[in-house]
Amino acid sequence: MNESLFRRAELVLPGGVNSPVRAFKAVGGIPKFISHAEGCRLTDVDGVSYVDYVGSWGPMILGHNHRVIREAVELAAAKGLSYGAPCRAEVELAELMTSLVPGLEMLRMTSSGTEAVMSALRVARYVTGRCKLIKFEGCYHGHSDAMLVKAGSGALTLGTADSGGVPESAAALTLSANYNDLGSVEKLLDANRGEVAAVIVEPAAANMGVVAPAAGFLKGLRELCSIHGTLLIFDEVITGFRLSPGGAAEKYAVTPDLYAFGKIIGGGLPAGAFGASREIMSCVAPLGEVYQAGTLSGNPIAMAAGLAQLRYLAEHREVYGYIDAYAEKLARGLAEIFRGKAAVNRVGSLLTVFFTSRSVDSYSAAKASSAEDYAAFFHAMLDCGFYLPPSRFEAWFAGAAHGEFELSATLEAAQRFARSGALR
Ligand code: KE4
Repeated sequence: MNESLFRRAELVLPGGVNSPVRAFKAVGGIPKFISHAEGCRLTDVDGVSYVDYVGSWGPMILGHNHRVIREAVELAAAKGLSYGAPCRAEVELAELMTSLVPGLEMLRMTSSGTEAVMSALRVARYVTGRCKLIKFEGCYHGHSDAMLVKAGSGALTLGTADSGGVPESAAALTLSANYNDLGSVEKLLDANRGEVAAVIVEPAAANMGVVAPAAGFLKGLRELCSIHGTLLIFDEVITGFRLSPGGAAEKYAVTPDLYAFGKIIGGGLPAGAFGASREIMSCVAPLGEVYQAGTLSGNPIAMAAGLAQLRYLAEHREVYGYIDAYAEKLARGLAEIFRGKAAVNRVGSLLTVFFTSRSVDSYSAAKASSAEDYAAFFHAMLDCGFYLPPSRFEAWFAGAAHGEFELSATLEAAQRFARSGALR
């Protein structure tokens, strides 16, 4: 039924999907249509079940259909689905988030990470009175025009659109630096002195595959931004409430000026948020001059799910040690199995297998890894019941529902693939 559903989907949805990465274009084949999910497992419409290492791209840190979150959603849904008016849960979730995250005093809820980033960028431009932005090649911040940009021809020239439909004028104001290369940021700031509103970064990169921040990189960004009067934005849509209760900012002890959140804060339902100090956020309408809005922002069901998940994480902090330890054992095992043939990068409960003989500490090194070998690995694992991200430029997400059985079964399957001779 997967195939027949996909053929129908292709007639009414671009590429048969509602988000490109789901279409398996980077690895080939027909995507799996999921019928239901429980714990660390997905079951597709043909009744085949998989150990899930995508976890809906991050939200399912406690596993699918977790009792605490399901009950919160059921209770909230019984009271109505959407009010278009304030509700208690959005206040309680904002209070909890601001109590956990360094420097976060006030936030505004959105329905996606893209909206959160887009709004944070607008606030930064207003607060600084500047227009230019700096992002890093290989980092992904959602699909707002200003973020769908690649480096211009010369490293110091203006950005060029990295998507159809993005006017060059919209892309031109976004400059691209190299992740883990402070010099590339300093050059751009010096060449555009007084014009850069913000530097936006994934504090631990996960959209080039997982690449950890080099020692001193985040601290160096903080210092450069402070010197230049440029705001530092941490895009913690993936890392927020995953790397620690206070996200990457707590883990690396670097506090940005602005944050973007998503994924985990919605407990699996659509939610995002951007936030900062009260002083910075006081410019957001209706308090201030920066307009930002959303019909379903702070939706009571999404807030109930996010609040249940974040409360559980705040009250059971042992979850962080558990998921990091699971990922550490999995990464160590994979690195042993693919010794000399793959680099296995890990940050907390996030990991990526890059098929390359080199270490991967940059986007260029990630791009040099083999797409073919990853695709072969992906399908070999899928065929024996393991659902990996369908792109080498994505993270595996370990969660609280993964256990010893899944760990050893995953490594046994990877070992079989390594011995199959499929790796070139
Ligand atoms: P959404 O608009 O998809 O909620 O969030 C955009 C976003 C922003 N910032 C970071 C660091 C992100 O990783 C994302 C979205 N992540 C991807 C997976 N790498 C979502 C999966 C998809 O695009 O379908």
